[in-house]
Amino acid sequence: MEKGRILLAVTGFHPQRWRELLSAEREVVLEPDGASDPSITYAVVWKQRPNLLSSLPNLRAVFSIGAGVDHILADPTVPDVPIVKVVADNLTQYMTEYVVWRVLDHHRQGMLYRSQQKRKIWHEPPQRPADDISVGIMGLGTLGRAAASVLLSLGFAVNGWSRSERPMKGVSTYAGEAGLIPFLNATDILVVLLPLTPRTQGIVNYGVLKELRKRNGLGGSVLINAGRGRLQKDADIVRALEDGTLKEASLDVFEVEPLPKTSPLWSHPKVFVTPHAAATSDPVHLAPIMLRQMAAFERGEKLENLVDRDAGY
Ligand code: NDP
Ligand code: OXD
Repeated sequence: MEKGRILLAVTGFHPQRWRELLSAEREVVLEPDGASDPSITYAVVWKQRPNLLSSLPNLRAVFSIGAGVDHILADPTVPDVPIVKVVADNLTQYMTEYVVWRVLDHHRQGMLYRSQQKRKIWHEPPQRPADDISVGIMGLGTLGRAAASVLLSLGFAVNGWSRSERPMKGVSTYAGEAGLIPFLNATDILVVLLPLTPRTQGIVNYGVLKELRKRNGLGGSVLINAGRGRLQKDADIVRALEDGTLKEASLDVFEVEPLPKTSPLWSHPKVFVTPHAAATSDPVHLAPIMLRQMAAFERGEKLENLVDRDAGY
């Protein structure tokens, strides 16, 4: 197979570093150039514009610069070529850090202490051991499993929920629709690491949050979402925080991004906001992995980390 050219179309990312690194081995065409170009065989994308990929007559594979691929599949005209998602130690490490940071902050009452410090209050609330707390990971895939293993090593009880059965040593696992309510009923801190698909859209709603376990040393249940914003209903989270269904939340993703200035989540005293920054796609780590995959593909080897189009992730 001939050495293919790359179309780089990364809306919302600075393309220069990606271009530089991918150019080390291949010719790279930067969007808006390249549409309909028959010499392009690969597309490296983030939120590509609709109909762009279907305009490329010799496209052989699409590489997402993120672990999530909803931004690609949002365009129904994407041609039937393999789509590769990011699986990389560096990205996994970033996400593990984010999840562990947020779990520990809620567990060790970071919000209370920050508020006390502002008011110069010297007060020590009761401390609870980690094994009193069940962290439930919704989406026990690459990122969920890595976070689960560090949380286990810190002594937390860990639950996991996935589409199919995914046994993991030390983790109480639940699967499919039938497993959802039992999973939630056994969970104090809900960590959402699901992909956005037609089946998961809006899944983090008031009814689901209501099912979380309340009897715990935290004094309420907690939501951490680092998956996708459209998995959740922002208004339901505000409602759940207001009526005590939720004690606190850490949100990295939102229904609309950037989070509109008018959103009550920005200034809510029980919410910790980060700007979709839990795990950044770093081209220094990810571009070489893509180039290696392209070279292997041209030698006739199989592409890895392929998206299942029917499942949507
Ligand atoms: P994986 O594909 O490895 O894992 C996805 C997990 O979700 C799997 O366990 C899968 O089940 C489960 N799942 C999917 N659909 C359902 C469903 N309908 N019901 C129950 N479980 C379901 O993905 P990653 O771990 O690599 O990434 C997860 C998501 O994290 C990405 O899709 C992306 O949206 C988000 N992300 C966010 C970032 C950020 O900075 N905020 C950075 C990187 C990723 P099964 O195991 O049975 O397939
Ligand atoms: C991703 C992301 O999907 O950064 O990797 O959101």
